[in-house]
Amino acid sequence: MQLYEKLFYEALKIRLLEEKIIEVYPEDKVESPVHLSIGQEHHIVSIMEPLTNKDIVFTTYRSHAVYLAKGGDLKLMLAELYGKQSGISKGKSGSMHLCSPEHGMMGSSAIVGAIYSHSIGMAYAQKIDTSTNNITLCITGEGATEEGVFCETLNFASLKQLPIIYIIENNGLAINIPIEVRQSYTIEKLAKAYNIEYHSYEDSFDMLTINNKFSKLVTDMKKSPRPIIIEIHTYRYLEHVGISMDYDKGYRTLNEYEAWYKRDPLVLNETLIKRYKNKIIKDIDDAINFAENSPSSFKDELLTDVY
Ligand SMILES: Cc1ncc(C[n+]2csc(CCOP(=O)(O)OP(=O)(O)O)c2C)c(N)n1
Repeated sequence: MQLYEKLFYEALKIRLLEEKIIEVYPEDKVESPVHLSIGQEHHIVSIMEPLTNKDIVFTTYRSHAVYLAKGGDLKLMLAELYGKQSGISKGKSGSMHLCSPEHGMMGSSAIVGAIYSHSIGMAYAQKIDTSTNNITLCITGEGATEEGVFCETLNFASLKQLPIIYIIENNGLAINIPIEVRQSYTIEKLAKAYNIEYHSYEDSFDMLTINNKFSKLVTDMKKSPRPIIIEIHTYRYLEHVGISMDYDKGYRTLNEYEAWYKRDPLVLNETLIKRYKNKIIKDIDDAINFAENSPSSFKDELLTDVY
């Protein structure tokens, strides 16, 4: 499969999976809130592609796309969302805390900013272990950068020249508050203040360009470990949490959405959609069946595996 087709396939899988979640959500079988990535899938597959299973990724509650793009399993994921014993964490963690350590997807957290400290610890460990050149990726929204821990960890990353890439998904909103009334800084200037290399990827839909630039950066960084910040300009189609559109709520317009949607490769590329859609839908339906037919989590296991 050509590189573009491979990236497209992975992004389409995330899109179709989340569309299926929208379809089944009203049945109340999904046991947790869902923060969907629809509109934001493209860049995620592009940046996961050059990473190995030993490169470690942390992300937020909006974790479906990262989990799948890093190699996660559809069946385990859906069983987790359905609160079943066969889920990744025996149905105890739900949509917001997906992980797959064997693929280097170490964890996701619902606490905004929490993963800045988790990932800096991982990057520090990688720096100390000179036998490898693995790297850490820390993926958050732009809103999370307003937490104090972001600045604290940037300072440490820069001081110690840790092998960490911060991916900042700038979708312009934190829940329903636009960036203009929240931030007095730009990520670029903040990076400069901490003497950290900064890159901006202006169009999250441009999968090949992002993959190309990012792959080169990863190769270079593995030779010359250092912290890097990449800001990706992207757009969330649905409400912050849940399965609906929110354009009637008065904080963003349908025009904004339409401008992105009209350019969306996952809508426009009918040839590739036709080529792969049926196969992916079948895999998703199999995973839904697996989740539905798995036993529920045991109440008496509620406190096991908890620290
Ligand atoms: C410490 C903490 N404060 C507040 C919240 C509530 N909260 C959840 S998501 C969110 C906005 C985050 O926005 P952003 O980082 O831009 O990510 P996005 O949801 O756009 O992907 C907030 C304030 C939280 N979960 N944790």
